[in-house]
Amino acid sequence: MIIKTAEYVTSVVSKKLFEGNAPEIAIAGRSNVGKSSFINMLTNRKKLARSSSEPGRTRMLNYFSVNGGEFYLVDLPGYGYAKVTDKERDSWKGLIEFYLQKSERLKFVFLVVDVRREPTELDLQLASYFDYYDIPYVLVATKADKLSKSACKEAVKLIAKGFNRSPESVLLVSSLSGAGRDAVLSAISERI
Ligand SMILES: Nc1nc2c(ncn2[C@@H]2O[C@H](COP(=O)(O)OP(=O)(O)O)[C@@H](O)[C@H]2O)c(=O)[nH]1
Ligand SMILES: [Mg+2]
Repeated sequence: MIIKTAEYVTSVVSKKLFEGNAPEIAIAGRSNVGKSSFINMLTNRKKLARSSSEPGRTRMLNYFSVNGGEFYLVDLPGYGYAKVTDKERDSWKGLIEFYLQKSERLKFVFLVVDVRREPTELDLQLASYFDYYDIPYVLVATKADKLSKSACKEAVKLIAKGFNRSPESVLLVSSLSGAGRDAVLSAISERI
């Protein structure tokens, strides 16, 4: 897979999804974990998906078209941000679950976690949800630049264990340096 071009398509806030004519790959994870930066790194576009130091701000599905519509990346709103009301949390959950159930072209989800953190309850809940509905997901451990190589290796083992997966299946990346990008592109090629 070579990503030549990428562009923002649209944002969805209500329960009417964008319907493109190509496979979709969703990016899920806690707020501030590095989802938008991951999209920017993949597409080689510094500001395509807005990366924000203010967590919890994105409560929309953001669609990006890759290679003029070869496939779409869908940035899902992040979860686990403490400073939201119950109502906001419910609307977040509603939108994500709506997307996961109704999007007809979703191929798989990249579930992004911080390599320095053990999976949280919400990460694991989401993973069970994927399993229950037979939605394939690929784990991405990001911010690899924050740890030494050997510490990353140990951290990936812990993360894999938390999700009941093999360490080899976890894609270790750094959106800062671009490390791990090729493996992510291969994972995309294999699945779409
Ligand atoms: N060092 C480092 N920082 C990162 C990396 N990915 C994201 N960040 C930082 O983490 C913060 C949140 O990133 P963002 O992409 O907005 O997270 P999102 O809320 O999941 O979309 C920002 O300050 C980013 O610069 C990474 O791979 N390495
Ligand atoms: Mg974001």
